[in-house]
Amino acid sequence: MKRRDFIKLSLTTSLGAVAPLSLLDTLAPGAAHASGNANATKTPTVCNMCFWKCAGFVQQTDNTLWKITGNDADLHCQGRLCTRGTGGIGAYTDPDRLTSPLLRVEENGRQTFKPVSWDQALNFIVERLNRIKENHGADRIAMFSHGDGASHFRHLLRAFGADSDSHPSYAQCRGPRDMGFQLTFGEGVGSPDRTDMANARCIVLIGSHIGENLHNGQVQTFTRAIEQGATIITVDPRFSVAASKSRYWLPIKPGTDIALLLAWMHVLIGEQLYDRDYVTAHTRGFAELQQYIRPYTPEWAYTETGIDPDTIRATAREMGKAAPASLVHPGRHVTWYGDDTQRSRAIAIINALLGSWGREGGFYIPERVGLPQYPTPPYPQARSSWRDFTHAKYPLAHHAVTNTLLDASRGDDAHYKGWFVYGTNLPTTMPGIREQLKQAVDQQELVVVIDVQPAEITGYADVILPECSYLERYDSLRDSPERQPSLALTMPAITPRGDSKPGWWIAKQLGERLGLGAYFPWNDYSEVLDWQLKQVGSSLQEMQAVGHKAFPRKTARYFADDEPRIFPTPSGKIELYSSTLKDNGFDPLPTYTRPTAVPSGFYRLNYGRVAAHTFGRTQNNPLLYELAPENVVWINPLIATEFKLRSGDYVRLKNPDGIISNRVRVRVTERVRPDSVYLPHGFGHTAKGLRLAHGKGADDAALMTRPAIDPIMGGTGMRTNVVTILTEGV
Ligand code: MGD
Ligand code: SF4
Repeated sequence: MKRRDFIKLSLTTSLGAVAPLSLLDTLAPGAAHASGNANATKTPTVCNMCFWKCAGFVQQTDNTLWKITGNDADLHCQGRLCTRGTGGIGAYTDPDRLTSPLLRVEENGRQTFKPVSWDQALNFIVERLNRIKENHGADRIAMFSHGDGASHFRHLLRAFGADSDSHPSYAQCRGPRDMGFQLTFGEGVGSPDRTDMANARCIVLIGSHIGENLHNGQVQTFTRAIEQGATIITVDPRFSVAASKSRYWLPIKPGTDIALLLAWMHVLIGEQLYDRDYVTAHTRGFAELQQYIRPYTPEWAYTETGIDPDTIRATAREMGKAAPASLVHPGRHVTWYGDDTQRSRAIAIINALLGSWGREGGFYIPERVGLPQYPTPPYPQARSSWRDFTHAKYPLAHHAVTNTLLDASRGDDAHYKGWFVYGTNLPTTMPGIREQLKQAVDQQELVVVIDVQPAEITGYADVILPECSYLERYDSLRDSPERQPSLALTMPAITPRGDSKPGWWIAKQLGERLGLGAYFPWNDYSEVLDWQLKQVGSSLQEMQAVGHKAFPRKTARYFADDEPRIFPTPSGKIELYSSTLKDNGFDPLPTYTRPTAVPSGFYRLNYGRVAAHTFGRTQNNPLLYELAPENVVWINPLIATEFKLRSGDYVRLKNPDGIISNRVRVRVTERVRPDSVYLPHGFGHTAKGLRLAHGKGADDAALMTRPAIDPIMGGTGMRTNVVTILTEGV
């Protein structure tokens, strides 16, 4: 019998659209532009509704949250918040929130969650952690996390002797992009992405659906580029919002982007459109690249991509004409087909040919304030770490690959014996692992989930700890690498609901009970913030008044043209040809692999975001739910005719492994190709405690039972999955 039954949290235990075509419609003006309320008090915040981290103010009247507005001084938002940012008030008001610690207990032969006091919950965790330490070692605790709030628990576990934190934002999102750019330039793209779009004269988007994928400052700089007449080239099998703003839309056959990128290199080099001075001064491996791309003509690429050769040439010329103020956007969620590092390498190489890395209108050099860490004792050396498992399979990976820690948590000889899960809903975030997830948690002697709502992952926990929302807590200062260094403050605007607590408080309580009080030598986290701010000439008092503070740059924003540069690669040059890849048994130049054919009667499952929601975390927010309660599946009219479907009809989607989705509404549109369907991600929740979101729309991740793994860094390629359409019994 399984040790742990999956528990669907019900209310009793948990208590205690379509994107608009105008890009800026989704951004609300900030305080300076909005109709004012003289009685409103303003408390600084950093929006936590996604990870772009816009600075803003929470406005209140009569101790009631009124609205959240952007901070005019902040470059992440320039005074405007997106729909989700203004909808942040729903994160506080959501009646389904977790408001009390919950402990798994057995009652009448059935497992359930029981509300307990913080003392009971924390003592239970401490007792299990000490038992794991004694029987196996302190290093046997793995952590899965998403978001800055995890830093308090990472600190706790490092102090305890465990060094195994992993984020789905690596292997399920940005990892291949960062790996591709690291291998080429010696540095990743970072967040916010270091693209200088406001000054670009040509922007190429490869499956980057800016506008539906809403990263505020990026939407604004993209819009500015359009207003200033930049040439926009969007490569997407779907007519996205960004495609509707573009001079060129290339409706590429899914999975063939590397072929297009190789053909673009062929034209850029063949027609001498590349930046010769930059390439000669800064790159290594040009001769090998020139030789390599010879066969990849636009005519060859046409047969793979379906993009006609004249369009391939015309778009390459547009890029070359605008260089170096010409960039191919690196994208963000890039785990698509399992060859994603190679695709990201191809994108990086084109940017090198255009001379856009480190140049105005291309990629700026980011800088951060670099706050010092609050002094605490050094961490003990962990006996094992994530590296032992990730590097055994993916020696080049810069971060832990979630799947490798999951695998090291399964089987009779499972290495990990305890889990901390912070802010990540693993069943909907790591496609294709639901069975492994059950096997892994069955091997754990302790599963702690720290969350704000009764999401699917909470059903796997032994203990659920309710964190209060970002509107109710101090958190680490925002200190992102960016165009202009700046800091931004998150502080409590209102008292936490119920018995929910800030992450720093939970970590400190656990630390003290574990005898690790020396790592938490302060009473309140505000003392840490004040100390850090004073090291850089500010103070908590100042930040409480302004919320955001910019600092002068210490280095130039762009490369000086006549200055020799050493890039942080093994050769000190931009590596068009990668010896690191070669030495590790991978292709040193990007190789194109034809995607596997879609079986007859099936369609490629394409997915993306809707402007009103972030991943799977906001569907139960009452304000955002009102805007987009469910997703719709986009189907081409040719297919709709075949299935006798009209917009608004319901269908179910079924994958080759027999997984059938919830019923989902159809949108018949020529904006999607006939070989694929498109389903926005994050819907179809199965957690009963999410009373609004439960059962609404279809879950794309559940249908992704056949992901392709990137052999270079372990990324989960999700677009290899296919579905068929069921019209009976819906
Ligand atoms: P979310 O699904 O947005 O993030 O996926 P995740 O890392 O799972 O939310 C995870 C959990 O965070 C939710 O349970 C929410 O309740 C909780 N949460 C919200 N706020 C807080 C808080 O303040 N404190 C705490 N403790 N918890 C909080 C994102 C990941 O998914 C990423 S980055 C990408 S890019 C991938 N995208 C993607 C996709 O597009 N399609 C598919 N099928 N899968 C994907 N997986 C990846
Ligand atoms: Fe918040 Fe929107 Fe900014 Fe994300 S882009 S941090 S959701 S305002």
